[in-house]
Amino acid sequence: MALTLPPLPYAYDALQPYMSRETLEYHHDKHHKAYVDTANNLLKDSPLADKPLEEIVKESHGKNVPLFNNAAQAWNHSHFWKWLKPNGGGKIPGTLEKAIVDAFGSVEEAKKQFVQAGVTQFGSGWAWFVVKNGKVEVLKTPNGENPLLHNSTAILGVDVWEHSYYIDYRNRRPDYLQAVVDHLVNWEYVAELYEKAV
Ligand code: MN3
Repeated sequence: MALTLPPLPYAYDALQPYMSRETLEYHHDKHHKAYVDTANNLLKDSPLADKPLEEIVKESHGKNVPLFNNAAQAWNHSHFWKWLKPNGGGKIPGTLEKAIVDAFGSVEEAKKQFVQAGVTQFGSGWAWFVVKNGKVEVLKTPNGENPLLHNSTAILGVDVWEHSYYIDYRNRRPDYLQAVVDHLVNWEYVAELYEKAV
């Protein structure tokens, strides 16, 4: 069962002005597609070929670096598009808001720590809100690594590879992260994942 490239869940220009059509065309149609295609090539004749993607990611980790990198990035990106939406940001649904305030003291502080995690991830990687032992935490990971390897459940992940922001923000990674958190995050979906995780 080959991995597939899920279509973007909105139009290519739907996230403007915070994420341009050009960025989404490159990021989804070229970068994400390349991870899927490369993982499928590497899975040919592999005993992992028929496993679900999450298992491929966990089982290739530390054993098959090229497969892990591409499978993990296929997983990360298939979720990333769903974590964003046009007219996102805004109010966080009640249950998740309460969990965030319990963990960080305030929503503002949580967002600040999330952006800081993305800003301080040296080189390529991801910033995450995860649920670990029932609690919301911030995590940062290098390259394709993700919360599946950290015994935690991802509820939000933002790509900080340069290909995700360089067209629109050049080197201003903090501005990109702030714009995503303030204007693009689909908090209803994040809240749904939180409720499933606890
Ligand atoms: Mn990417």
